[in-house]
Amino acid sequence: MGYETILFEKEDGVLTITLNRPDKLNAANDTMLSELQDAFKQAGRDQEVRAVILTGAGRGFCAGQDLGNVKERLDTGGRMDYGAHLRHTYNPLILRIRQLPKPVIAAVNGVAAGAGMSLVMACDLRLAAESASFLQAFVRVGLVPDSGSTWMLPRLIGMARAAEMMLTGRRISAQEAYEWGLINKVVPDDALMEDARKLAGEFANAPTKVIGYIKRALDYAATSSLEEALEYEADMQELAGRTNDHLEGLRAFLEKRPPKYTGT
Ligand code: LHQ
Repeated sequence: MGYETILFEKEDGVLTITLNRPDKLNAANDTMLSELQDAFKQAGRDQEVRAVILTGAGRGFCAGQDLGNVKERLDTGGRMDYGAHLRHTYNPLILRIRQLPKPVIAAVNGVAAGAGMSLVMACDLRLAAESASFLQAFVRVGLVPDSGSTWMLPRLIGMARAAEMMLTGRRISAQEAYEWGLINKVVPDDALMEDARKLAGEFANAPTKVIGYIKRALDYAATSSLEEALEYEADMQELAGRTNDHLEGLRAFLEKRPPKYTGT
């Protein structure tokens, strides 16, 4: 895959996407944003991919929007239309990750700031290295949280803490993020990728189609009434009940053997 700003590696059903501008803490420029959209599109199309890991090269995960990029445009008099930029780049990317019918694991190797933190939250599960950290950097540069942060962060850590992070821009450690429920696990730095690959490997043998339905049901329930969620669960269960993997799960249980899921 001829990407400039990300690495794209597929092995044993697991696609690893690595943000790769380490000298800028993997800050996102236009090329990276369009390459990420493309990579997640490929992940959706490729039947062999049954789990995705998103991580960063070097000492950062992602420092958010490349501010050098923004400044260049200011210097040349071409003021950037932030609304249009978000609508064309980050917003579709965040939706693509949420709507990918496969599990996405963030392996947060270092600092995740601004829209970089939004990217982490768009993933389904989050592992972080001990030395990783998180900040809603937006306010520090006079901006509003974006790329889904206002929607995702209060749902993960509650309003009080979300407001604190957003209004102060304070950087929190991986341990604090874990205690607040922002991430699923903190691991020693040198064990991060091994842990992420192990988890992704388990997902590569899981009932992938059903995992896609679970993602849909969770996101639907986040903005619906109980009645609507019950209805949606019934719809998703109807679909899950028709998968090969459900049948295999039932057979394996009754035959007292481990299931062999194909993701179909
Ligand atoms: C960077 C960046 C960066 C460029 C570090 N850009 N170079 C959406 C739509 C439209 C408009 C705007 O925004 C958005 C969404 C957003 O994401 S807004 C928020 C943008 N991000 C930030 O404000 C974070 C800026 N970075 C930082 O505050 C710090 O770098 C953090 C706290 C992330 C890390 O601090 P340190 O560990 O002390 O590293 P550092 O500051 O020394 O950075 C290392 C290098 O990376 C440095 O370059 P240099 O050439 O001096 O070594 C930085 O300039 C560069 N870098 N973030 N976003």
